[in-house]
Amino acid sequence: MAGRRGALIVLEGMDRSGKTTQSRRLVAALRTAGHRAELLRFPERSTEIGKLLSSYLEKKSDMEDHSVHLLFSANRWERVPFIKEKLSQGVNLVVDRYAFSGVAFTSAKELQLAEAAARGEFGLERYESRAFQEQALEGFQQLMSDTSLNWKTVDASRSIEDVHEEIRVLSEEAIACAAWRPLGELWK
Ligand code: NYM
Ligand code: MG
Repeated sequence: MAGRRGALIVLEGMDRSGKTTQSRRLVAALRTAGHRAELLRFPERSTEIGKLLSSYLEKKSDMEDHSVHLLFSANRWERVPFIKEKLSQGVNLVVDRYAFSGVAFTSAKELQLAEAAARGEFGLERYESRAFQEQALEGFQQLMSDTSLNWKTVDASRSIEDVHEEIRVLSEEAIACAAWRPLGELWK
């Protein structure tokens, strides 16, 4: 169909829930089905801002909390012109985390129990502790109460194949519906 825009398909969830695996498989499956599809991830660690974020996450550098939040945001905004261009060309975008992670992880940080901070969690990236992830999950649940965004919840505890199949079917539906909603509504 001429002029039909692409769908913006965002996978959000806790660390290690399988988003990276699933987003790769989804792009491959959509292409096999004849759709144009591309993969994006946030943070995108390869840009100048992304390198700062990567070093921060790996605990190789420290940064003030508000500053790091704004860098995560800037790391997404620097890709927005590209995202808009692709969607308007009819390319479906599968995005491994977006601004919802920005809200959920920063607010988890603000609410984090002192106990979790004291535990240290050696060798892991920042935020990769049980208490922190539980706080972030609460943040995601609050964000999902915004019904204008068409959230679908997928149980990630099943096999890669079962999770993939559910996400693939949901994505086909999203692609079929994308044309109904003008692109301009996505970034206000
Ligand atoms: N994260 C990700 C944030 O704290 N804020 C953000 O805006 C975004 C997009 O970075 N623990 C956190 C969530 C993850 C980490 O991990 C990125 P990964 O494995 O690259 O998705
Ligand atoms: Mg991770």
